[in-house]
Order: sequence, then structure tokens, then C-alpha cells
Amino acid sequence: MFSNDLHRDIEAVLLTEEQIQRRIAELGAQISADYAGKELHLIGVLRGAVMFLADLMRHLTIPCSCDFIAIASYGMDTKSSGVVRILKDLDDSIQGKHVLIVEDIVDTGLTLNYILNLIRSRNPASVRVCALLDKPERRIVPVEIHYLGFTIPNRFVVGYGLDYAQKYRNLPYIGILRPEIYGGV
Ligand code: PRP
Ligand code: 7HP
Repeated sequence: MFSNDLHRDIEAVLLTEEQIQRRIAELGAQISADYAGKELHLIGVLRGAVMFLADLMRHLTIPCSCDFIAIASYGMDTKSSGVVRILKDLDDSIQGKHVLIVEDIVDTGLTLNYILNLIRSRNPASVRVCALLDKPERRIVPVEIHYLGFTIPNRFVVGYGLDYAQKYRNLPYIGILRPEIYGGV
């Protein structure tokens, strides 16, 4: 069924392309309704959120713009280092804008907590979070997710933007990576 070589490293498909796309359409409709009459500024967290932001944006019916921020937190490992730093800052001012942070996954919450504090310090009109995946079992810092695609179990997942060692982002679905690939259990 899957001709992609990367598929051999996948233990199981957790979310199919169809499930992901259906849920994104629902999120887009919800966000468009909630922000009706307003303009929305999407902030994508590089690199994992690129595909999600691109698909989500196409389901928004309100005027919107986008910018990107890059944060380092994982490196080559599957575990959070706890170290979060800016690799690429926003290009545009967010003062007075309605900001929606777009993340692929919230795991420990360290990355999102850092980004939320940074964004709030720059005086936007409002800030909300839209995340495709939430892995609540791994949370270290509590963070509020206003728009969520799916809650997932505590397994390392790849695909649809999510990587291991920069690979697998191009899989169209989200799959559980075989633990032997990353030396996990
Ligand atoms: C991943 C993911 C989130 C973050 C979530 O990014 O895209 O930004 O980790 O983890 P946390 O909740 O434990 O902080 P990563 O640092 O792997 O970079 P990437 O998006 O370039 O893959
Ligand atoms: C980050 C991350 N990246 C890819 N897959 C996962 O399961 C992840 N959790 N946190």
C-alpha cells in the first residue's frame, strides 16, 4: 500500500492522511468562526509545523497573515533537552495583532511555554494556540491549547512534518517510529 521506503521504519500508522485532513478542515472552520470580523496572524513554529500551518491556512475564510519562529529544543534526540533557544525570530511586529501560534506537537510543553512568554511580552491583541497533536503524559509545564487536533499516547511519532533526526517529515500520515530506529523501547 505504501511505496515509500520510510514506511518500513514505521511500527503502526496512528493517524491516516484522511483523518488528519478531515480534522484540519474542522479546526479551520472553528477558527474562522471564532475570529469572524477580525484578522488573524498565524505564527508557525519551524520546522515541524510547516505542513500543518499550510493546510490549516487554506481552510481559513478570514483575512490572515503568517510568520515563523524557529526554536531549538531537541537536537538529534527523541527526549527534550529542556534547553530552549531562538534560532530564528519573527520577521514582523505582533503588536496589536490577534496571534495564533501553530504547533505540530506539544510534548513537555517547554517549547510552547517559552514561545507564549516571548509573544505575550510583545503586546499582541490576543494569543491562542493551535496544536495538531498533544502528548499530555509527557507534560512538564502546563500550557493551554485552544484548538487541538488529536490527543496521542506517549509514543514517538513521525510524519506530516514531525521528524526523527530530520527524517520522515514527508510521510503524509503520522506513524509510530519503530523503537529500534532511535534506540528506544
Ligand atoms: C518539536 C515540536 C515542538 C516541540 C515540542 O520541535 O515541533 O516544537 O518539539 O516539544 P516540547 O513540548 O517537549 O517542547 P523540535 O525541537 O523537534 O524541532 P522541529 O520542529 O524542527 O522538528
Ligand atoms: C517532539 C517530537 N518530535 C517528533 N515526534 C514526537 O513524538 C515528538 N515529541 N516531541
